[in-house]
Amino acid sequence: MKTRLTPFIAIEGMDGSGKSTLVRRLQERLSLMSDHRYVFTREPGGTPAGEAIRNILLDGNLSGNASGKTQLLGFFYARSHHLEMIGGKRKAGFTVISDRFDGSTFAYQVHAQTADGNEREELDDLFWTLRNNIVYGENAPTLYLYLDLPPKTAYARRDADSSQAKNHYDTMPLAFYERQHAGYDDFLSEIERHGGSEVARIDASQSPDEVFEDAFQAILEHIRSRLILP
Ligand code: ATM
Repeated sequence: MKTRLTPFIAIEGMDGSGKSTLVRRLQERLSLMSDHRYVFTREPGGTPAGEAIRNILLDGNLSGNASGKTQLLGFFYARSHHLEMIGGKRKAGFTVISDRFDGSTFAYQVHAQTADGNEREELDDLFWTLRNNIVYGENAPTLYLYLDLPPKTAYARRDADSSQAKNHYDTMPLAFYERQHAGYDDFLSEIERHGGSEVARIDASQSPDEVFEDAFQAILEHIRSRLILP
């Protein structure tokens, strides 16, 4: 008998959307639940090779000047490794929750990094070609949980927050955030159109407690719809 794979949840959102706080709180809350097993992971990263690639991709001196295409390929290389780990964990019965996944590549590399329409079209083609080969069927998240925030708010929060380590994406202008937001919208609409993965949009302009409660409920609902929980 073919066993159904466990849930695979990707948490997506712009910098400043409260994603890091949400992931930390989910980790704390889910670790208290005895009925199920969870693995938290992140992108770029999640495997030793992925973490090494993360250091390269987020180091402005090493990657800041790389073309959008080169960066996009770097994220997919790390993702391909990551999916091998994720597949193993899901087969072993774990629910996997990833802090960022391929929606981030679409938002950052395809949309935010370039203001040039022709280059964006090329990157868009490359993105879907790679995605269709690497992230499809059982390799696709069962749920994308998106923390939605107006770009102006994300940008203002970023500037107000000096506690987070800065990388070269953290110094971008407001226009970068606006393109990123449009990228997430396009990506999630496409995912919804083609089915396969569920999408939950959370209003990230709420308080951290409200964001957490909405996200937690959406995740539990999703997990319950796929697993038989007591
Ligand atoms: P976190 O800080 O959320 O871990 O993300 C690291 C950075 O990686 C984030 N930028 N900032 N600031 C977004 C960037 N990133 C991409 O540009 N493309 C991707 O595909 C992924 C997964 C992350």
